[in-house]
Amino acid sequence: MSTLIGMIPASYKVAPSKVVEMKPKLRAGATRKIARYGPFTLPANKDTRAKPAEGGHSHGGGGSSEMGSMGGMGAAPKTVGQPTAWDAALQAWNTLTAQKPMDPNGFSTMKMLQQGAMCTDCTVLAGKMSVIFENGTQANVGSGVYLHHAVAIDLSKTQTGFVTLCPPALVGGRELKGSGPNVFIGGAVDDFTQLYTTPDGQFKSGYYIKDNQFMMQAEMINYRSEEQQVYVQTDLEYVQGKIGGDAQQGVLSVIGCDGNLGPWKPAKNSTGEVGTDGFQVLQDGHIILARGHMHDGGTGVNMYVNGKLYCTSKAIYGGPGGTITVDGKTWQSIATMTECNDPIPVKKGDKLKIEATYDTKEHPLRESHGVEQETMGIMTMVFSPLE
Ligand SMILES: [Cu+2]
Repeated sequence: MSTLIGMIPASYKVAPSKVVEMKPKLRAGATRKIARYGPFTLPANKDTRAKPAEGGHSHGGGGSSEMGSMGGMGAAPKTVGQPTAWDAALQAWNTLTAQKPMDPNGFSTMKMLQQGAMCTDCTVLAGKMSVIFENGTQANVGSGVYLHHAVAIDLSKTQTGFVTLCPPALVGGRELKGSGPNVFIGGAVDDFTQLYTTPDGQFKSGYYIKDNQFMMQAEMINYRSEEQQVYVQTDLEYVQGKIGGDAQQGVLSVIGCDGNLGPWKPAKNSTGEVGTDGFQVLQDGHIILARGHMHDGGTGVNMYVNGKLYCTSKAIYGGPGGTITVDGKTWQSIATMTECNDPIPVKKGDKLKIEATYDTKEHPLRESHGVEQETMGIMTMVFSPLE
């Protein structure tokens, strides 16, 4: 991956267009830094009406990308049924480099953040990524902007990984771990702040940044019939130096043990659950939070530790930021997912189970380009090792 990242042209480097400092929310003496990047122009949506399905319509074909010149990775040999590891890797790469939006009407962008964008030799207590308008208000479904996802990936740090895929899988003699790329902070339509401590700021942990080398990738869908100009904003609260356990994120999916965090599509007008058991904890420490991520159709993500329910993260739909009327049809999207914030001690060898529940009768799948889109069922956890 690092050699591929090295091929990215310098023109993809970006510095914040504005930086402000605010009063800290979690801990006295901390610094809170808000930076915005952009503007980015989301093309007008000329495509809100349902169309008959096109033969062989490829996912992402109608989207726009700023990365047209790099040349995408070729298509994998066609397989039937479940996506292969190659398909998953290919999709991840194309998504990451913003060459192929995941949504048919998606606008996708990828930038390398200039050094100094986040903070250096610092411990991050919380971070948030969001999409805003020029005047600082949040761009959300209520204003016609569906934030598919935005992520900041730390390129200077390799995650040790605190949980394995199940059962421990060996590739070339090395154990495959279930933590994926080192996503540091992120944002999506299900609005959240990524905490690396407890909500009262008291748990002694945080995400330590030594060097300061990040890339950002975001995808948005404009549901308005006119262009909209938006900015991507990062909001960090941090303290200088290395303080407490070096917390890391880990993400596990309900659809299996092979590290595929991708989307899936439940049937129309159906309810049910999908789950995977047997993920194994690799280190002693605490899981200090768990929060599900789903798309429309999902109702919640559950997490069990050694068979005991630890967290139910519920999908909350609608509200002013999560409701829009498109072509006379009112649509309520997931506005937020509830979060579990009680630190739970875990030991090497403990087993985790992740389970998603869905109800596409109550919450139909989101439509774009006249086609029903997928849902997801993943759990983001933050782990703090024993010091
Ligand atoms: Cu998703």
